[in-house]
Amino acid sequence: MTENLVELSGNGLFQVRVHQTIQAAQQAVRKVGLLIVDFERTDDVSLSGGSLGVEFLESVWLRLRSVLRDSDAIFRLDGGETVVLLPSVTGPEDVVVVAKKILNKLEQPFLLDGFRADIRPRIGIALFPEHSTSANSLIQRAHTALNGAKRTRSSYIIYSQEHGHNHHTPLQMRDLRQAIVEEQLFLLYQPKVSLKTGSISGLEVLARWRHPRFGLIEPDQFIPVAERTGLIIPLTLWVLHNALLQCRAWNKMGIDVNVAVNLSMWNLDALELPEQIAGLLRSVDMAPGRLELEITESAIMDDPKRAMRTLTLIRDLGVQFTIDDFGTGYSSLAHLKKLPVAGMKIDKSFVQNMELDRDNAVIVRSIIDLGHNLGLKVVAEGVETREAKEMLTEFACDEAQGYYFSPPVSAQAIIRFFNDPTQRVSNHRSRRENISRVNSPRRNGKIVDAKLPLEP
Ligand code: G
Ligand code: G
Ligand code: MN
Repeated sequence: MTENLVELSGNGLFQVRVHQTIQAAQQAVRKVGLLIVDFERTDDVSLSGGSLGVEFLESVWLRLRSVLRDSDAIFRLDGGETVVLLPSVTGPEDVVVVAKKILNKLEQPFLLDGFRADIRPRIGIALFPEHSTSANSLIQRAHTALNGAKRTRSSYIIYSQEHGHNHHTPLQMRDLRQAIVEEQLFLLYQPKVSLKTGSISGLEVLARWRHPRFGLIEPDQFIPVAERTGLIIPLTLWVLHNALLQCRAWNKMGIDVNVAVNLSMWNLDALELPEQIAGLLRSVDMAPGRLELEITESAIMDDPKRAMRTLTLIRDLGVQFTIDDFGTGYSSLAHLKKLPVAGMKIDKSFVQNMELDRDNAVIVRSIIDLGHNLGLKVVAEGVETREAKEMLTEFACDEAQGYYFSPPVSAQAIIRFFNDPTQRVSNHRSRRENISRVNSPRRNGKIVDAKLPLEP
């Protein structure tokens, strides 16, 4: 688990960049191409690690730069793959032209340490908006295409449906049980920041799945599978247990934080959930006040009586509840008032562009006032810009969460966050990779002023 966490913390920033590029393309009605490049070596010398690996990756970088435009970005993922992001293409034909140029360059022999190395590049391609409109799944689809290229020994493959869901999903159902048993799941943490003090007020726990064959799978893809197959119960218990262990470890290091775990609607069906949570808190020896649970508005409203019963039992343990994605469901205000919840999170769809969209700003302000009138703490999620943060502060919103402050990051990144004010939100180090630095001077867990990595 630890290894994955280290890897992912660097990829978080990459994800942010893909997200921003997609947003810019959306506004300018452009398309985006994402190419993931990986290598197979026909002899048995390792490409990664040591100076040979570094030397090799540097020459790959130089060759890529020689065929790309300045506006194209190159990233190196922590898994060793190289990614090319084309922010403005007209369609798949464009991307194929670039892929062929890249292949042509990379197929020329490499001289490593004076030896000629036989290396086969393979490329997986996905396009926005054809293959996905979200950064996470676009990256995943390019990975899927790359795996297809490796499997079929093709030099490049463009993502298509048949690589994805059709024979992906049944496998996932079978594999998910295995994943829980074999701990292929791991956790990332996204800070929630107090708008009054600038300190980290909590960490939302977000599950990821490192599939042995398909690579990284996002919760949007596996949580629904878990819900359909009943695996959501053991999965949630796994997440709770590991989040509590991590929180206790941080606390022991003097890092004073709470964790917030997402519950699914199906978790509320399990009559034994309160007792299981009590058991976990005892076994990990954690104060219940350290745990927060997020539950969506629609999960509660699906059966408010049942939700009330389960929530009350868990609340009586000393655990706090927050309503997640508020504004997307149809809450009965009468029920809302009676629920044993301490806070609400405004859905990111209202927050993301609130500085541009007056209606959304009005909705956000109204939800904040509603929450405060009900005596709730209000958190805004999806805060991506300084302007949004400033508006939220003016509206007296209590806390904020979003890419402006930090994407979800590894447990180690959280420690650096608290311990080392010179560390940045993400641990991407290479300037050559065309990522401008995340400028976020932090002191003792305070995110003073984080700035998103913008166009180079
Ligand atoms: O981290 P990401 O944006 O990909 O999360 C997508 C969705 O998956 C979010 O709505 C989040 O609440 C949900 N999610 C992430 N981790 C978990 C988890 O451990 N349990 C449940 N039930 N949902 C999760
Ligand atoms: O539904 P839920 O609130 O649990 O979803 C949380 C998820 O939202 C996180 O896991 C993260 O991947 C995603 N997220 C967090 N911050 C931002 C942001 O600023 N913008 C966008 N688009 N997504 C975000
Ligand atoms: Mn959530």
